[in-house]
Amino acid sequence: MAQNEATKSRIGVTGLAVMGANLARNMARNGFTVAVHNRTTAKTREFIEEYGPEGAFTAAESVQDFVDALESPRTIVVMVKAGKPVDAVIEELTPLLDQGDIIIDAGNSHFPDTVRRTAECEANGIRFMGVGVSGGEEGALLGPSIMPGGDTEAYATVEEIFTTISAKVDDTPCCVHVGPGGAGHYVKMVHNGIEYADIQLIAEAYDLLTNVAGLDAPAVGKIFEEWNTGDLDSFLIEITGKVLAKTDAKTGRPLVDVIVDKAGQKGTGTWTAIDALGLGIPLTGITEAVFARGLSSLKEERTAAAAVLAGPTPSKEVDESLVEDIRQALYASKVVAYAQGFAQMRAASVENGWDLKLGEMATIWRGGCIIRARFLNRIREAYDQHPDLDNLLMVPYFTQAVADAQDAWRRVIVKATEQGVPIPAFSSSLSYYDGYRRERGPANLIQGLRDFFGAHTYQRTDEEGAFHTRWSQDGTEVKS
Ligand code: NBP
Repeated sequence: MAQNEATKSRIGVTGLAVMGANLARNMARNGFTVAVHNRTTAKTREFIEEYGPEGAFTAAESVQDFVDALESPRTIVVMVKAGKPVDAVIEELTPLLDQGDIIIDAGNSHFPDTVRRTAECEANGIRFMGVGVSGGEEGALLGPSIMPGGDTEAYATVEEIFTTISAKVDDTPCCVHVGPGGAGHYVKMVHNGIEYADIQLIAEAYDLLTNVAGLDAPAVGKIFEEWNTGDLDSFLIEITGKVLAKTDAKTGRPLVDVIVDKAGQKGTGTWTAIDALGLGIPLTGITEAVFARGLSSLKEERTAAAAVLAGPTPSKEVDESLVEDIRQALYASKVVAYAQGFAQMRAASVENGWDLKLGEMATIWRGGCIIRARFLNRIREAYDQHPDLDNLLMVPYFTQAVADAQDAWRRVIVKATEQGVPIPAFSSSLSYYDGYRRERGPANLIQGLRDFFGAHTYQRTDEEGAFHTRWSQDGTEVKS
């Protein structure tokens, strides 16, 4: 169907599953004209039947009609399953597009794929953007947090649409151009990694409150509800209260007590951890969260091991005096997890020349996304005051917060360890903290061992240079 320019749509969305459909509706509800398309045409028809009256949509059944329905330069949001489908869509669109048209991948793509696609599209004269979108289906409809990466001029053409449809906090849109190339999807990846750490820390607090402090799920739910009024105020703490308060209609028991203790994952936490390993950045909170999900999924092995492996059985004696300690341990561990995630983004920014503004990342995560939290205001302030900050723990507000919490944090870890309750994220966060605040650690011995078995050399505290001891010969030291 040919269209004249006046009736063409400002933007197109292809991929009308839950995320694409809701993003398209959000744009149309905000007054933008939107062309919609989906590989399976029945879904496009269903979309128009259900949501057509919400705004100015043009439905396209073929890719050619879709492309023809768009104003020039064409701006196309691709919201299909991450991985090969994104390449398939780009391949299909490319021969139909003109120089300067823009393809925006708004799904959860791995950032190296975004870097590759950017180069491939550029070679064909097409501008490509990799855009992180967080907030799930509700966020996509009502206002997500948006992390656009890619060409600055391309972003300028969609900035009005993205900032309009994004969540707002204190009238500030939760959307800012993150950086070139894969920067947007990188930041979204770290966001998801931090979400893993946040969720794991909440699960450990729940475990401690239940199995060590002896409280039942509704009581723990009330505690989370109360915690949500203080420093921990966040979407995840809020929904934890709601999930714990839910009664199962079938059994009359708390719903959490009848849910299987196995957690799935889609892989973004793993990507974040692997990337941190490559950068050499300690990322214990997120990585332990990924490992904990792996351990949770070994349900059959754990059931067999429970009958064989020795260890203390948690007391489950009601001890409400522990509750405040657990809150403080949770807060301090969360500070560490964010400090690590932000240190990782800083290192990646330097490595890739992205010039990420970390305060802006905290700003756009304050609303719309899963890790939205009051606490992010503090992170934003920290980077506003110290844009080149090495580590969030070094900002007076966080230095003090962790100093205030550390006695409680240590008590909780001792208690959990004595009672055999695993707290990988709580305890690895404390170990990171203790390691980071220590001027001299034990790596001197590691250097010595590496020199012994592999002649890897070592540095001395009292002289510049690399040294090797002839361990298996006369034991003398040589400077190399
Ligand atoms: P899905 O990830 O379930 O993908 C389904 C869509 O991909 C359908 O429109 C499907 O078309 C299309 N598609 C597939 Br599968 N293969 C295709 C191909 N070869 N060519 C063209 N289209 C193809 O949808 P979603 O849950 O809406 O998520 C979309 C993106 O947003 C993903 O990257 C996801 O990770 C990300 N994301 C999701 C959430 C969330 O809460 N769900 C949150 C944030 C980000 P069909 O109808 O013809 O099969």
